[in-house]
Amino acid sequence: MNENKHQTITLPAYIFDLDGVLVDTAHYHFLAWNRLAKELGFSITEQENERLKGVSRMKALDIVLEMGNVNASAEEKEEMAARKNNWYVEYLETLDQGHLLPGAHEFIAASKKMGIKIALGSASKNARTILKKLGLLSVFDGIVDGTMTTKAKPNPEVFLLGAELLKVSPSNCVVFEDAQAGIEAARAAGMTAIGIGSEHNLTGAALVVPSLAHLTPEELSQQLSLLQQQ
Ligand code: B16
Ligand code: MG
Repeated sequence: MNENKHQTITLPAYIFDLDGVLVDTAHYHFLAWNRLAKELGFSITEQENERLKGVSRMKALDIVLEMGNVNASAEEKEEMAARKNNWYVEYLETLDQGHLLPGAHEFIAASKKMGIKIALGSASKNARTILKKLGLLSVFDGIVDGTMTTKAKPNPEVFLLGAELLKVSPSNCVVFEDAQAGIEAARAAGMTAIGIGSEHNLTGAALVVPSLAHLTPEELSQQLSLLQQQ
């Protein structure tokens, strides 16, 4: 009898970041932060908005206030963050499947077809609202959002919780991330990090691709096993 007949292949589990990997919500964050900045007497550029990607809402607010040299008390900061979030949620009203990033839908569908478990690992407290708008709320085997974590990326908490929800070991997880803090969080969790974006912004990723349109789950497993052999 062929000894390999009953050999089981361990499939990886995938954990996807949301903003910048599956959907382009960064522009809405920019519009809302810039509206707050203008009310405070300054403005921010799309380039400066890059620094706000992947970090928690309160951390993003601290960066914005630093850009405008504005000091605020803890109470004032809570109010400003809420004001910004109300505008952001208003802008999300227009979000639909057309805002999915290239290849996201296809990559998720291919992963599910192969029986790969998938989770979301996002810093956003609005992640479920966004997934609902994109028609993706029910496709994930586990969802971790900003309401479930206390430590922001690069802390690995968000991804470790994702692995726990999927009931898989961290070493078996592959994380897709567009932010440096997220790549660091994945690595600190003992996971394989795949960068989505540009190589020079995503240090430490096992592989970087411009978007999920440049990869299939099969190609990814081939590339990762080649890297392991090196
Ligand atoms: P919210 P991700 C992150 O989403 C965004 O990239 C980041 O810009 C934002 O500050 C953070 O979510 C918090 O979002 O204000 O909606 O709670 O990339 O982790 O999916
Ligand atoms: Mg992101």
